[in-house]
Amino acid sequence: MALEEKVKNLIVEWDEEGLIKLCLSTLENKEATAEELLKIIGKVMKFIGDQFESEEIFLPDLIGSAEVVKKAINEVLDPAIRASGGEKKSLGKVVIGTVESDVHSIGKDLVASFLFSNGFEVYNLGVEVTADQFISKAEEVGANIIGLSSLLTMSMDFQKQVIEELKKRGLREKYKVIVGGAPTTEEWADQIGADAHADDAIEAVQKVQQLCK
Ligand code: B1M
Repeated sequence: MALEEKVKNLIVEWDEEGLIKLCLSTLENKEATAEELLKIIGKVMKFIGDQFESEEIFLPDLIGSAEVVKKAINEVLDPAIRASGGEKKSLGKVVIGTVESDVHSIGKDLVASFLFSNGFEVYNLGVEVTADQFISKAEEVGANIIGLSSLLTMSMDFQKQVIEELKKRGLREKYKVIVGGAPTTEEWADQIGADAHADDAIEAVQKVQQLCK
């Protein structure tokens, strides 16, 4: 069975232990890198998301799959990426999170892992992050970039709020802001005065690289 098929089956069956074991053995046998495994997981989660939208599966199925993926990323893939990074020089510091009122973490975590594996120092603040939390962390670590993820039409406005808060504090020019998440677009990014928008994790890395030049 192909690796993607195995990953998909384990996520669909909520086999947390199985997915962790598969990721570990795949890395150990050098069948794929942690980054390649993340790409596969991203594809599988898109498939599961589409199944939910077409009502082939229900909310508990979705939550179960999301939890399984979260654990494999946190316990195996992120540590593997960090371990392979060694002492490499940071290309820039990125503070990233999902905005206030929004609990969607998977896409944002993929973006964070991709940025890390491409040489950025990443501070992942989690979900339901307030404007003050984004800005305080950026100030604390001397970030170059603030990354705002939003998966809900209802939470998109909080992306705007972070930019407004940066302006209020006289810090807007200090940070580049990138926004992303399914309901967001280039037009939205322009409208709220963000510096960049990305459709997926790969584009996010390219845009952040450009912003850091
Ligand atoms: Co929710 N949910 N959800 N959900 N959920 C969506 C987003 C939705 C489109 C489903 C639907 O109804 N059709 C819909 C939003 C509609 C809208 O407003 N436009 C929705 C809803 C309504 C809700 C609730 C309100 C449901 C309810 O309770 N009635 C609720 C919200 C709770 C809250 O946030 N306050 C809710 C809850 C949940 C779960 C908890 C069950 C779970 C999240 C679990 C978790 O993340 N830990 C969940 C999930 C899994 C989804 C779907 C099915 C899948 C999201 C996902 O993980 N996709 C989603 C439907 C869908 O997308 N088909 C849906 C896979 C992931 C790899 O892709 O997140 O798009 P994505 O990330 C991509 C890009 O967007 C981009 O790169 C990523 C990787 O390529 N990207 C960035 C993301 N962030 C970026 C940041 C960047 C750059 C790029 O720069 C900073």
